Amino acid sequence: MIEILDSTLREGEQTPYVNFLVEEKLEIARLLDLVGVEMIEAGDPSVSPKVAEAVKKIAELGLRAEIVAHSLARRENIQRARDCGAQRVAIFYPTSSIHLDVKLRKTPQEVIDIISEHVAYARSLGLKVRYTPEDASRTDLEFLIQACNAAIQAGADRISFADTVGILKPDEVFERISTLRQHLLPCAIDLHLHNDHGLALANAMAGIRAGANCIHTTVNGMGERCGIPDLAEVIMVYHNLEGVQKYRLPPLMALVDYVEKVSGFFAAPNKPVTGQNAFSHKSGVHTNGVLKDPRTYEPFDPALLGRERKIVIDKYTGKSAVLARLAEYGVEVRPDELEQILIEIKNLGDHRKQIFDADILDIAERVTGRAIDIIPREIEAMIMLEVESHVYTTSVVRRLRSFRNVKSLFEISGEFDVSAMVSVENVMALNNLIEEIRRLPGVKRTETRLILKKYPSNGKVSSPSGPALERN
Ligand code: HCA
Ligand code: CU
Repeated sequence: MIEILDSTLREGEQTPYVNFLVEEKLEIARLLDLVGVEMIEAGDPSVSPKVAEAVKKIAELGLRAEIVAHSLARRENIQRARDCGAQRVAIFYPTSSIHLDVKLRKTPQEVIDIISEHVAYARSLGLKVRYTPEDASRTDLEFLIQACNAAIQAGADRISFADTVGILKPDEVFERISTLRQHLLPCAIDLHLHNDHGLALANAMAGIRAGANCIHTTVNGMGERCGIPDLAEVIMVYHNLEGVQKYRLPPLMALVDYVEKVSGFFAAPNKPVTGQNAFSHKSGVHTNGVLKDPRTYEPFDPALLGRERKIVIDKYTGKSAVLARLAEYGVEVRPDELEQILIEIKNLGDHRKQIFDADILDIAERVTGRAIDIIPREIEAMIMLEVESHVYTTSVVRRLRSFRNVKSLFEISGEFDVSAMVSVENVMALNNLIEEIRRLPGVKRTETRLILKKYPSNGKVSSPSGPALERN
């Protein structure tokens, strides 16, 4: 069995240019609690007054998750953690020689004394204590054991093994955690593993197999540099591959969407589990298989996450995908017509980055000679925004970039400040999107124009963000 500590609000906020408002942190904490993570690392109250306020308000929410405050080994900082009402303080102090010799200039004995003193102090304030040997992965193993046992003796019941610079491999994590398990006094072991070599999740799994208890995560794997394991990936790996089904999957996407929106930090489309493309199929061979039985090319049912599979239609498409897409619109075609429609789709696809349903319906209409009076589900629109005069336009743009439906953005001159090209499934989705954009801090008003028809500017291939309807 595993436990999860999510640190989106602490490690995640250490992502360059990511800063949450207090209200946003409360909402993230609520969503994390719905998912069911065991611990929420809510922040280091000594970073700033607002971070302290957020930790305090999260502690007051009365969530099921244990609320953890992060802290340097300093008495006044630990006191602040207590004053915020956190149930646990996570005290970090490095143990590797590079940190001790270069950064702190401390002898091993001084380190042991500092750790013991501050853990004991936190305990005396009534806090549960986790001790993190920062840079544990580059620490002499014997000294690491000594430092951790000093912390446990002083009252810590958790040790967080930190691969602070992400340099370990799974077999090394396995060995280290096995050794710690043998030599540490009774305690829970957390794994805080940075992803600098893309091994964080594999390392976490190895650590758990070796006897560690808890994995630290963030939404979208945010954090310093390349971050730490992604919450949704950890949950799905354990759910699908290790039979651990104690976390609630449905709120995960809402959490990811919300964090993307308020952080302006959005995942690559090919990110596992929550990425835009995770359940999209493109080549004729793949889509043909998926349409017969999705298990042919899907590792698990997207419905587990409340997601839908998507068939992408372009030059790689095969007949079955086109037939299925037309059928969705209630359009029936004969085999010879289908043949011709496919040829035309491939021709168009050779000159375009993206093909819309409008194009497919257009081609079908032309090839069959029958009028198809259907509005495609995807519609394109241009939303123009006026930004409040005291607000940086770029801050609004940054937030807009996190909306999945926003395809391109322009800062413009004149009456409006920003123009956003959006592509949505239907008018209702467009209305919702406009509402959301209007609610963004700093947005004064919006005006929306539906795109009726698009032309390439010079007959050349259109840009990825502005695929054109090449009619006539
Ligand atoms: C840091 C500290 C830390 C602490 C991890 C933990 C790390 O260097 O910013 O307390 O579990 O990576 O060592 O995030
Ligand atoms: Cu870290």
